[in-house]
Amino acid sequence: MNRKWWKESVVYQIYPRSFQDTDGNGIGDLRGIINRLDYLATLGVDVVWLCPVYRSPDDDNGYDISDYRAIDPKFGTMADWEEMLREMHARGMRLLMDLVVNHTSDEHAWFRESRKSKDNPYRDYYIWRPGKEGREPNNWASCFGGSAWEYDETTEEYFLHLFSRKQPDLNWENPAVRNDVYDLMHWWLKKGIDGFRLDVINMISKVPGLPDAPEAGEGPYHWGGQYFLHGPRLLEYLKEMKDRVLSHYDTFTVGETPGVNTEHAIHITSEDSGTLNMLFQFEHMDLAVGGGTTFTGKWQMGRWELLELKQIISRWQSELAGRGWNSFYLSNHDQPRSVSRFGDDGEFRAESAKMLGTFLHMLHGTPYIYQGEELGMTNVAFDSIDDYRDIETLNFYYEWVDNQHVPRHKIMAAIHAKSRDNSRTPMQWNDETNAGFTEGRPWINVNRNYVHVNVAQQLSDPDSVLHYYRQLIALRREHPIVTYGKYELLLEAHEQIYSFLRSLGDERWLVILNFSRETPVFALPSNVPCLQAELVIANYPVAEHEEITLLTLRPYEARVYRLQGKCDDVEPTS
Ligand code: TEU
Repeated sequence: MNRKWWKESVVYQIYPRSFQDTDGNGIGDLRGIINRLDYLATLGVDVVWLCPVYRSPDDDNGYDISDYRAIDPKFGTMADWEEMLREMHARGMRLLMDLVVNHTSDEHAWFRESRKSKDNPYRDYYIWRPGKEGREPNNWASCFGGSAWEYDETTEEYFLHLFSRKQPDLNWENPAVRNDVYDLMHWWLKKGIDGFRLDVINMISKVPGLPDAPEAGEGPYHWGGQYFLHGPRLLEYLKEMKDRVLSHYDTFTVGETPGVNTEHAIHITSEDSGTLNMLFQFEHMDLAVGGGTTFTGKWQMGRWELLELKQIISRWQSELAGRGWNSFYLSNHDQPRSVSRFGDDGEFRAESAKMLGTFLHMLHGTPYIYQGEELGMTNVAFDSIDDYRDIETLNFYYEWVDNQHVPRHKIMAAIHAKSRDNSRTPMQWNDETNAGFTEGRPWINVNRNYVHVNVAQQLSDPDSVLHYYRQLIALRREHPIVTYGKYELLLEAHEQIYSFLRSLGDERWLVILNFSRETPVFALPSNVPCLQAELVIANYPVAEHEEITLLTLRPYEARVYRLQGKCDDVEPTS
């Protein structure tokens, strides 16, 4: 048990644009965050991950940065930011900034220089190529639809952008780019931040020659992930970043790594030879992808199965055990709301949000809460595309709306299920105008259910999702088993119940989660011999000592027990 503060932390993600507005411009700001720090302290979180607040033209809500060392005026000033950091530290909270260095904005000074001429000193900061037979240099699709290349008339060449055309990819092969990135990391660390969340960090190394992607499906552009996810020089760059920057500070680092597998994750997060503390993996987010027919990628509308979720999570839990470090999240600013996706956002909203919270907090690894998740905030379903703001959603809509074979209601159904704007509607503070988010016109509409799903209501209700999250967070402080206990899956083949053991020394906790609206029977496997079970937490009223060998669970019920008595070593069961 190699204790580290970043392992024992609970992280809270703030999407500043939607958290709390104070100046009435309809966009959340830093003063709003400062005003709400006591709320976060009450919740008990240890670390805040703040999505980008740097200067940005906002093509992708701040993930297109035009000045890494400036706060965008819509969020406030550098003095506000410094006050926010001081106030966080005063409450014992730490701050992670979002480091977006796979790409910059096309309005960044480096790119404005780069596009001027082929011999500009900044030309090689980006990935420029001549066209091929009158077309793009290769057939890669951008993550946001269309080609990953944009033609620039000034020098009659194309530049690569794996995201929007206003997010040109930096050329990490150029040592000057890397030096500049390391400089800006030092700059923020010297200002006192505690670490970074590194945006799409496993995309920074591209396979030389940028080969065409294999053709899959219709259309001219295809997914070239095999040529830019976990590319040939990635580990070298991360090692250099560690040597030149991270190793000089006591930092917390989490890499966002789409398409990562456990083998990559072990290399990157190994405590001896690794470079980052932990990663965000995507396998559980991609569960239903591939199951639908009409659309491609994330917009497919397949069903997800609990057995598959168990397999994915158990694989990550066991393969990284003792070899790397896991992180876990059920939602973030790019994903639908977890209660709508994995629970029931109607009748059992509160119960299923608590059940999912139990899942999040009881796994081995550092948990991430996305703002509003602690209330059980739900997806939103705006009727009109005009109410959506996300570039990925809008690109998807306009790509399909002219297609005669796909009716508009099908496109909107996919957007209602998967759009990133589901998680970007304003934080619901109270039942007043705009949920207490702004006195102006919010940049995106508030979810109408704010009247009954909001912080004020939940603070006054001891049985709320919010209070349940407080208890879950407190458990990690009190019991090292929550952070360090070994994970063992039980009832592997059960289609509704997800159950697992955690164990540390002589201590053993049993987690029982009903992922359905039915009432399945939990049968304690016979090789988990226990004299007595003491309840740790549950989302329904439960007697403190109850016979747990056979339990009929209520919809979305969650229980955690401390198993008393001498238990033999348990083998995973099927
Ligand atoms: O996300 C990267 C990423 O994998 C997402 O683009 C994901 O594929 C998509 O959002 C799923 O809908 C990061 C940021 O989290 C995201 O907000 C940015 O748009 C993106 O990088 C570009 O910086």
